Amino acid sequence: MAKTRLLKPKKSDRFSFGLWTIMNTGRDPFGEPTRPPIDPLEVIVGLAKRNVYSFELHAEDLVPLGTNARQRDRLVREAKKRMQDYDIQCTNCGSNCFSHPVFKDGAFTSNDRNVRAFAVQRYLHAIDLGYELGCRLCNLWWGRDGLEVEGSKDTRDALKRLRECCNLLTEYVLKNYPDYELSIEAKPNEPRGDIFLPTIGHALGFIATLDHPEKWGVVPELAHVRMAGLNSVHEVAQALDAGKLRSIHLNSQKPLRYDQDIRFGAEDLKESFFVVYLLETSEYEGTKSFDCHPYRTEDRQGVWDFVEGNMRTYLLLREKIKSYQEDTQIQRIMTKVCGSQRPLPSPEEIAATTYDPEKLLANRLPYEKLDQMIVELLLGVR
Ligand code: GLO
Ligand code: MG
Repeated sequence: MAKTRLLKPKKSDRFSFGLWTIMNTGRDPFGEPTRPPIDPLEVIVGLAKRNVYSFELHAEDLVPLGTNARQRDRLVREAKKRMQDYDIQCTNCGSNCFSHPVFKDGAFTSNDRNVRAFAVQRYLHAIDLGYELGCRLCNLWWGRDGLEVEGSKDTRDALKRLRECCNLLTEYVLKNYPDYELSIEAKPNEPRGDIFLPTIGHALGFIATLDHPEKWGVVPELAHVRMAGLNSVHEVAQALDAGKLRSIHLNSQKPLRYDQDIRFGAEDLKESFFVVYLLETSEYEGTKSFDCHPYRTEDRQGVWDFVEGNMRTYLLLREKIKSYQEDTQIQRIMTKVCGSQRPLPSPEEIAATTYDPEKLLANRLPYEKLDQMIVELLLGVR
């Protein structure tokens, strides 16, 4: 009974879902939808009722391309009413500059200058919409900004174009909404053969070259890191270390495959635990956003099972942090092997000291034992 209570999300847990994750119809490159789309307003209410703190969206999830100004205002009014009535926030509003065929060869890096301007315009509108919905972050995922044919774009030009567009957005934000922030979500590939700025490390390097790097942060997505075969814990840690983590897209993924976007923890519990550990033991106060979708085999009820499952797994893993920190055997090993964080001596002192590698080598590193204890802790036998 008590355990079940622990698994019930609270608004203070700051969970979030992309509207697009619930609106997903099960369509994939080989098959048509398997369930009808859910209306975005219904999604907002459904999430709020399950104690989800906020939602993220592409402006187009709520206001499809081609909607006239009157309809747009009505949709925004309807969304705001539900947000107020059911107590849910909006914490990121980006733009979908990847679905429409006009973006077939990219948005910010399209070879067509007018397509680039159109993409910037989409984002400007998304920022306006986000502001109206009370949100203060515009996260950019430029799914089509990449290539298959290496000769089709010079990557140096592509980076210049990305920079130009990002600087334009910053200029707009500084003029109109000074407290707004922007972020980059990296992904190595899919839908393009290669996407520019494939990892958070690339994005952090790029942000340093912008006119106002302080306005920009990053949003790592676990599945994207794993698609690149890299370690998601390390990526999140680097974003935290840089003071740049603005949100996080939680999900799971079998490494080095197509973008699977499956429920958080479904594939990689141990790595997921250490991501939760990072988020919960750092100063991070942003949302914990789930960006994945229900299996194609699910019906409408299954969509909400998926929502609850993501949050339950997070809460279960969060519960394990306490046992991890209070497990005296684990902590004894950690203290012994992880050593001291005391800064190293000066280079002069280091140069003058005699270090005996044979003696240093003799220090035992009982990682077999440590890892087994962590596995057993997660499996509930410690
Ligand atoms: C796709 C991305 C996508 C972004 C979204 C952000 O692989 O994860 O879902 O997160 O477009 O606005
Ligand atoms: Mg994402």
